[in-house]
Amino acid sequence: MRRFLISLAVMAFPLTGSAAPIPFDFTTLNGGAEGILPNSVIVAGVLAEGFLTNFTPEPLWLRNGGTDHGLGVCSEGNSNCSSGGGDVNELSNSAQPEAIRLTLPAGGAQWTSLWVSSLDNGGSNNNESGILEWSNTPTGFTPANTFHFSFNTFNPSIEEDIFAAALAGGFNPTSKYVLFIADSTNCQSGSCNNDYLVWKGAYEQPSRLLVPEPGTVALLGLIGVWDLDYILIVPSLSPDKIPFGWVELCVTAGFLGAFLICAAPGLRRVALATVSDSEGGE
Ligand SMILES: [Ca+2]
Ligand SMILES: [Ca+2]
Ligand SMILES: [Ca+2]
Repeated sequence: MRRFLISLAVMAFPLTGSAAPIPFDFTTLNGGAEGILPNSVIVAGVLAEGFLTNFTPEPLWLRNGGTDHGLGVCSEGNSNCSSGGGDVNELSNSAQPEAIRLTLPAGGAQWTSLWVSSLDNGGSNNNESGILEWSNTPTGFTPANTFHFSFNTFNPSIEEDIFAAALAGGFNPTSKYVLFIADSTNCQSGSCNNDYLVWKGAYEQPSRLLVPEPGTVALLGLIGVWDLDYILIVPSLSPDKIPFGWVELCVTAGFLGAFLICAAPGLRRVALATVSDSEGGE
């Protein structure tokens, strides 16, 4: 019975893995140097892409100083973005409506934080505003899955993790795709000035249940049984000292070898039966 319980205990406690959040920070791109970037970049497995809101690809732009950190979109042309400041080279809507899409890596990951930057009062209504949308298809964003945020939301912080607020607003953290856009509902008399940056965040992969291979379970069971017999039998035969040296190890190795010689023919048949079974299935 005790042997059975030991084997059962080994099988009942499989090894488990913990999932620590994996951070990503777009200011690590290009050594943190400000300027134009390709249309798409990947940091720590997260894909970022620059677009107009109709998904026309546009170059990304990196800012990295003061309270301006992260990715903007440069649909305005390199020279305009170089000279125009944040109203132009950030994710903006003064010229054309721009967007940045982030994509989670495969494997069932989910978002745990999403930071924006440069969300300040230098815009429409002194209140730069943005929208987060989420979807599980690349372009399947709908008004139903939308969260609005603005400088006033986080006043006086212009760099903010919007994750908790978005979650309270219905955001689904398992959404594979999130889309940041500038909020055009905040425009005044046709003039839009809602520019901000997509800075950094984190995601976590699901905990993986690391179930030991059957061979590992069997080996641990054998070790447990060996320990049990050693503790039960050896003290009665040698009460004054614990005999554990080369002799005992060699005797154990000898019996293990004898066991393997006896077990090998049977194990071969198990292997053959497995192959035969897979070949016969459809
Ligand atoms: Ca822009
Ligand atoms: Ca701004
Ligand atoms: Ca602005």
